[in-house]
Amino acid sequence: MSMKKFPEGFLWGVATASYQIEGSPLADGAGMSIWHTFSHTPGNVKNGDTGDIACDHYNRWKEDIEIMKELGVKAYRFSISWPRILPEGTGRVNQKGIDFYSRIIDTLLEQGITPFVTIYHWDLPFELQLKGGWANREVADWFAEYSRVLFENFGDRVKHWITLNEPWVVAIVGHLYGVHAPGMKDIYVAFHVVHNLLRAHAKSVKIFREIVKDGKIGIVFNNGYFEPASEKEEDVRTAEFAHQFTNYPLFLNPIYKGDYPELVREFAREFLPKDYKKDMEEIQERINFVGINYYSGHMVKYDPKSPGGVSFVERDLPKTEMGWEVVPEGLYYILKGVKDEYNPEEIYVTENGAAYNDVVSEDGKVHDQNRIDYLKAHIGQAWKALQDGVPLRGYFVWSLLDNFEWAEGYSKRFGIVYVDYQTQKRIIKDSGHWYANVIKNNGLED
Ligand code: IFM
Repeated sequence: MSMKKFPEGFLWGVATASYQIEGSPLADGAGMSIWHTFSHTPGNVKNGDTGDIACDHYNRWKEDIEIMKELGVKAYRFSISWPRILPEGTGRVNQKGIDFYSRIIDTLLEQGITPFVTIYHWDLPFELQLKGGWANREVADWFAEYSRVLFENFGDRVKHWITLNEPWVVAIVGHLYGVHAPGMKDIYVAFHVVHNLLRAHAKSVKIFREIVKDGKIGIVFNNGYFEPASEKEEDVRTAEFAHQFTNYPLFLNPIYKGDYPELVREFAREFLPKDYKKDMEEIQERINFVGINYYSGHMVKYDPKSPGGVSFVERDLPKTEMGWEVVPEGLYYILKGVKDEYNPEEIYVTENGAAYNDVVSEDGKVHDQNRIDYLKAHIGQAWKALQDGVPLRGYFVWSLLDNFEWAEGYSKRFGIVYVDYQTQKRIIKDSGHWYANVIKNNGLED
């Protein structure tokens, strides 16, 4: 039997995010986040679900780390809730919030699991939203202050940091589509938010360099693999626009090349801050790695009546429970593209995974062969990218646990561990056992 072997020291991980798993959002002096207020607003989240209980990880984190240990994972990517640390967003530090994450970090290290901390995975303090949130230019300083508190408290033990998770989703899904918190629909605000996210990211990196001398810092992007519906110039250009606007180029072009990508500049010139260029030097702060989240591919064609001229063409491909087309080779092209276009020092797949309609069988197990197939195909593409010289250092499954899938609530299960939301019982799915084997073998069996 042949093996797709990964390099020694390859970091096999699992990923989660604070609001999606923790529950107890207001415990121990935490302030409200925009996801607390958004999910408590009737009509925003499917079935009226909120993160009030979620996976009760706030109380069960020890058990969850034991599960990671059992799976043999080498790294755990999780996020810190800003309003647990700074209930008002700036100023007063909540020691109980620091203590909560400090215990998790210590326990991970005791178990030999490398912590990857995401500083912001969408739970902005509500107090800051009242001041305009990500649309206010001052947010870059607020984020820098919050980052400093984290580096000072955890930088001695955490050596891998991620400033932002999926800034495109923050800006566009939160401020243009209105589907995520804070639920706005304004294209001017959305592009001001894009720009402020980049400024905030860069300020955080700068402070990191002062405080955590021996650590690495990066940023994580959502990506879809866009293919044109035909070879017509207008369709090819539409696919390229969708790529530049939705994927890593929107942020990596400013970070590595000092301006937004060409087709974004053409489209969004009016929506961006008039004097945005004056910030570009500051935005080019050096990062250590790029994190790639990848789930799906899309076929697109030009349609002047669609927003941005982009119309999606549904294909007869297998789909996950999210309705997302399964296109494993897209992961290869995205990884290769990042390397060829920006040549970062290191790349991680920081999220990859699938939602399926899991059921607990009579034998008490969850037989999710569809998720195994999905993961296997995608890990195979990550391996292929490595063979082609992509500096891929690790791969994180989204997600360790079934959890709160934002506007979809608990209706979508992404975990390799099943969560019974009535009892909070965890069951390692077949995919979890399969992934444990991949980690043990440091590779895929063909
Ligand atoms: O659950 C999300 C995660 O928070 C960010 N990336 C995509 C996942 C699946 O939608």
